[in-house]
Amino acid sequence: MHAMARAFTGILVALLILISSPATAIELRQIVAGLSSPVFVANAGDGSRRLFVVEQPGTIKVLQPGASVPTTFLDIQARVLSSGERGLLGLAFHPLYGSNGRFFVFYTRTPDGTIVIAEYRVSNNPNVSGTSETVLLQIPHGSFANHNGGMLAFGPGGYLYAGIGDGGSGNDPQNNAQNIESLLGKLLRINVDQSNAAAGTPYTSPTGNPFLNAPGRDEIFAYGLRNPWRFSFDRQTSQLWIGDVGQGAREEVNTPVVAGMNFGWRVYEGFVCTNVDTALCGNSYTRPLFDYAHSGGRCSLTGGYVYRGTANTLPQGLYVYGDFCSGELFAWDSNSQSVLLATGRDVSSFGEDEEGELYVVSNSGRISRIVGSGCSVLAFPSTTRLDASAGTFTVQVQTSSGCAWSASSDSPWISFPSGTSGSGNGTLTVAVSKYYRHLWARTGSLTVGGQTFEIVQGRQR
Ligand SMILES: [Ca+2]
Ligand SMILES: [Ca+2]
Repeated sequence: MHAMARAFTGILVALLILISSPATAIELRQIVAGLSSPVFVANAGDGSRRLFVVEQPGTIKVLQPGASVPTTFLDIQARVLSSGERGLLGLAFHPLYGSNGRFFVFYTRTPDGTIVIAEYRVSNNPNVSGTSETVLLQIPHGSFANHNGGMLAFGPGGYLYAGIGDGGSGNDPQNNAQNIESLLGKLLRINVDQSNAAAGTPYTSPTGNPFLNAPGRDEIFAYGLRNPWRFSFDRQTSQLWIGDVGQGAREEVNTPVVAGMNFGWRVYEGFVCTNVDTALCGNSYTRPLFDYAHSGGRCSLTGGYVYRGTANTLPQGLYVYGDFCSGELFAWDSNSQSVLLATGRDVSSFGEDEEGELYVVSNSGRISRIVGSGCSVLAFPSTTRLDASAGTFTVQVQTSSGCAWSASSDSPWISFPSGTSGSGNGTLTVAVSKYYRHLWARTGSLTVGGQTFEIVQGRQR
C-alpha cells in the first residue's frame, strides 16, 4: 500500500475546488408583480426615472418611480405572434428619447413568425405611445419557432444593435450563423438616424461594419452566434457583453466584441467543438470569455449587465448574469464565476434603471430590484487548482463602500498567513498544508465575507 502511494506521488495533484454557496450580500426587492410573461425591463434615459416592462404577448407597461402598479404604454398584441420563444422580445430607447420620443421594438410578427424591428414614437402623453410603426427590418424566421434572439440596445456612436438567433431547431440545420448572406445567428448594427435611399431602407449600415461594400450583409457586426438573447454595453466603458444561449452542453459569454468577430457556432458551443462540422474545428473562431456547463440544473444563460450603479449595491465593474433554469444569479469578476443568489425564479432578463441599479425579470410575472443586504462582500477564487500538496493561493475580496470582512476556516490544515480580516477591496492569502494520505481527498471549508467555499485537497475518487 505504501509502495503504491509512493508510485502515485509523482503525478499527484492537489485539487482545490471552490464552490460558492449562495451569497448573502444581496437580496431581491419586488417592485411589481402580476405581469404577463415579462421578458425585459428598461429605462428611457430621459430623467423621468420610469421603468418600462416588456410583456411577451405584445405590451409595454410603464411604471412610475415608486409605484407598484404599471399602466399600458403600448399594446401591439394584434401584430405579435407569441408563444414559446416568440413574442415581443426587445425594446430600446433612442439616446435622445427625451427630445425626439423615438423608441424601437423587436418582435415576431403574426402570422408567420418573421422577426420585425420597428420604430414607434411617444404620443403627446408621455405615458402613452403612438401606435403607428415604421418597420426597419424584417427577417424571415418561419422554419422553426425557437432561437429568435430578441435584444435591442444602443451602443457607441449612437448605433442600434440587434441580436438575432440562428433560425432555430438543433445544430443550426441551415447553417445560418456561419452564412454572411443571412441575418440569422448575427449581431447587427445599424444607424437609425440616416436613411439609405438607394437601398430603400430607413437606416444605413455604419462604416466599420465588416461586410459593408464587400460580400455579406451590410448590417452584420459580428456572427457565429446561436441565440444571443441578451447583450449589454458597460455604461462606463461601452464594452459589449453578449450572452449566447447554448445547446445541450455549454452556456457562453462573449466579450469584448469587435466588428467582424466570428464566435464559432455551429462549429463550437462554448469552448467545445460540436463535431457538426468536424473538419472546421481547427479554424480560429473567437472563443468566449468564459462558459459554464449544464450541471446543477443550469441550462440557459440570461445575459446581464456590468454593475455601475450609484448605490454601490455590488462592487463596481462586476458582470451580473443568470441562468433561466437554475434561477441562480451569477457574478463574473474578470476571472471567475461566483453565485450571487439562488432565486429559484425563471430569470428571463435583467434590466438597468437610470441610476444603473439592476433588476431581475421573472418570466412568471415579477420584477425585482437587486438591493444590498447589509454590507456587500464578494470573494472570488483566483485559481481552482494547486499543483503541489502544500501551498498558498489567493482569494480576491471585493466590497461595497469599504465594508469590513473577515475569513475563517473549519479545518486546521487551512490557514491565513497574511491575516484573516480586511476592509474594502483586498486579497486574502490562504495556505494549505501538505496532505500525506493523498490516495484520498480531504474536504474543508473556508468562509470569507459570509460566503462559504468548499476546499477539496488530494486525489478525487
Ligand atoms: Ca455587403
Ligand atoms: Ca461561440
